[in-house]
Amino acid sequence: MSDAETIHLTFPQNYNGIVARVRGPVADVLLADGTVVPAVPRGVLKRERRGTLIAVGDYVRVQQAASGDWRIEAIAPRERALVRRAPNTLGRLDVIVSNPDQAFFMFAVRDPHPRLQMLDRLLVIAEDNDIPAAVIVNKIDLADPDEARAIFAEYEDAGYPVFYISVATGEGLPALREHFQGKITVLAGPSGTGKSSLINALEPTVHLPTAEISRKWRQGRHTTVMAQLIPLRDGGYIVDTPGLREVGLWGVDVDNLDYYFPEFRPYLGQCRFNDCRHLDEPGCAVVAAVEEGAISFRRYESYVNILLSEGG
Ligand SMILES: Nc1nc2c(ncn2[C@@H]2O[C@H](COP(=O)(O)OP(=O)(O)OP(=O)(O)O)[C@@H](O)[C@H]2O)c(=O)[nH]1
Ligand SMILES: [Mg+2]
Ligand SMILES: [Zn+2]
Repeated sequence: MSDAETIHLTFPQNYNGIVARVRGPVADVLLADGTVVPAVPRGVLKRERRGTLIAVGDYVRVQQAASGDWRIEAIAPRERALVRRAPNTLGRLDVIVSNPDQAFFMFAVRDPHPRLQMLDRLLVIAEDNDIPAAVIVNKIDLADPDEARAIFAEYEDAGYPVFYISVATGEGLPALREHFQGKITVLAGPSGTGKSSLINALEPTVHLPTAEISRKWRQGRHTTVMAQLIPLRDGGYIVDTPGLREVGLWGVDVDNLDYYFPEFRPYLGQCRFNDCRHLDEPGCAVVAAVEEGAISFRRYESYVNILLSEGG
C-alpha cells in the first residue's frame, strides 16, 4: 500500500476498516489511512455469527488495545456475498468475498482450456446472490480473434458483458479499468487464467505472484493461495482470488434456476404448464427455443445438469 495517499477509502458509518485478507484467526484490516493492521475478532463475535465469521470484503470496526494489539469489535452485516459450497464437504458455506458490487469471471481462450460449465455455475451463483456479473476472456493473443468470440458469444447472447482482453499485449485493458472504478469487484475463475497478472497490469505498485501454467501443474497447487483485496488508484477495490477447481452451489433456489439463465427469461410463463421444469414436459417454450436455436444448446444442457444435480 505504498501509494496510500492517492487512494480514497470510505467505509459505512460506525466501521473504520475493510478486511483485506484472512489468515486463519487473523484478519488483515485495511484502514482509511491506507495502512493494514492484523486484528483478531472478540470472542463474543464468534458466538454471534454463524458460517464464515470473517471474509475478505467485510467492513469491521477495529480498536487498538493498550498492549498494541488490534481487535475487531464489530463486523457489519453482509449486504451480499459470493458464496459456494466448500470443496470436499457435504455441506458447508464458503464465502469467497463479502459485499462485492460486481463479479468478473475470468477465463482464458486457451491455456487453460475454458471450462464453460464452471462459468455457467458461477453465473448462477451471481444471479442467486444479486451480484451483477461479467465475463473476461483473457489471452486472446493466443488464438484467432474469431475463435474467442465463437466460444463466448452465447454469454453475450444471454446479456452478459464479455470483455476480450490480453494482459500480455494490453489489448482491452483501458475499457476494463473504467468498469472497476469506485466499485468492489471480485475477480474469480480457474487457476492460470491471468487474474493476478491483470491486477498487476492495472496497478503498477502491486506485485502479486503469478506463475506459468506448466509450473503450477508441477507444483500441484495454485499460485494465489488466499483472497486479497487491493485498493485501486482510481477508487474502488479489486479482489484477487485463488483459482477455483470446483464450484458447488450453496443455497441456490432451484425453483428460480430457469430465471438465472437470463436468455430463458423471454420464454418463461409461455410453457403449457405453470410449473414446467423445461425438461420433457409437452408444450415447453424453453425447449422449443433451444430447438429453434434461439437458446444455446450447451447452456441449456448446463441448466439441466444443475437442475438434476441440485435435486430440482
Ligand atoms: N499468453 C498470455 N499469457 C498470459 C496472459 N495473461 C497472463 N498470462 C500468463 O498466464 C500465467 C498465469 O497467470 P496468473 O496471473 O498467475 O494466473 P491466475 O489466474 O492468477 O492463477 P491462480 O493464482 O493460480 O488462480 C502466467 O504465466 C501469465 O504470464 C495473456 O494475456 N496472454
Ligand atoms: Mg493468481
Ligand atoms: Zn418449459
